[in-house]
Amino acid sequence: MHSLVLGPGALGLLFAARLAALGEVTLIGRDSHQGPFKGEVRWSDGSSTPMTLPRIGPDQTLPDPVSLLMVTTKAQHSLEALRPLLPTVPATVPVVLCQNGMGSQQAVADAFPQRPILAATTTEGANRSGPGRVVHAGAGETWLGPLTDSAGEQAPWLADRLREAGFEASACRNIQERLWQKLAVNAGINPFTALLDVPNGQLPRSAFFRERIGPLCREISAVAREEGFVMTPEALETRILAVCHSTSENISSMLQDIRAGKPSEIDFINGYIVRRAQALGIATPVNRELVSGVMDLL
Ligand code: KPL
Repeated sequence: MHSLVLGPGALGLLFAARLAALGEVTLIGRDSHQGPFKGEVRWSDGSSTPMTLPRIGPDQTLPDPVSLLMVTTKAQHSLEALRPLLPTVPATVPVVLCQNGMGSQQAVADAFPQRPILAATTTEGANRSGPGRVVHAGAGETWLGPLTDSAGEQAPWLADRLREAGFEASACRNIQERLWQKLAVNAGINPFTALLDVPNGQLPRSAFFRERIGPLCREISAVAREEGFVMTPEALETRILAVCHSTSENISSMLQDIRAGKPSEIDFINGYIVRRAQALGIATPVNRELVSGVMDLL
């Protein structure tokens, strides 16, 4: 098995480290001029895995044959990164999109409807602790499911491979529901951490957060319901507070982006909810406030 990992950030390198147990792994990224990737993953049990992996640029010749293309770019980069790359990838290779938020996965599936495109969502925690160094911040679960017709058969096979590689992974028919659940939690945590510049665990102490979380959950729940997903505002708020607690030391991915001066995924998280709400005629003033607040941070 030869896997390609496009977008080797912390999560991409975590996937690469585990997929390397099944065969070869090649990283695709803009830093290919630096030669092979050398680094290590430090696992949550204290052990570490050193890694040396070939790294190529998006315009370089791909290895042949290839069994899997794992895409772990930021949501705003996935389509633009795949457009020039996919014509060089054999048409039967499954493409697994693992991005925060929603909207970017469907954009890729719409652009390449004949290809086996899948979406994945994971609660695995991974952070960069230095150049080439990844810390596995906590074990989680990964779900994947098809976005295009030809991917339907591939999801169970891929979930088996991910389990063999050491992930807690399952295939699901309705990946949209899983994506919505993750979206709702990210929408209730990430923008607040970015605006307040605090780790997840400090949110419940903030008056700004406490005043808005109830109305925000009502907005998200109303949009989810219209989209066919049952999520009561009370259950969502309880889940958000539980994730704040269980990831209390985490610097959310959005706050990490803002601190690094990079564009955030706000447009694919609360921005996606605002766009769906607008199409459905639902008012989402709190989501809008959070989107414009985070946009103004850069
Ligand atoms: O997924 C996350 C993120 O940071 O993007 C949470 C769950 C909020 C953990 O930090």
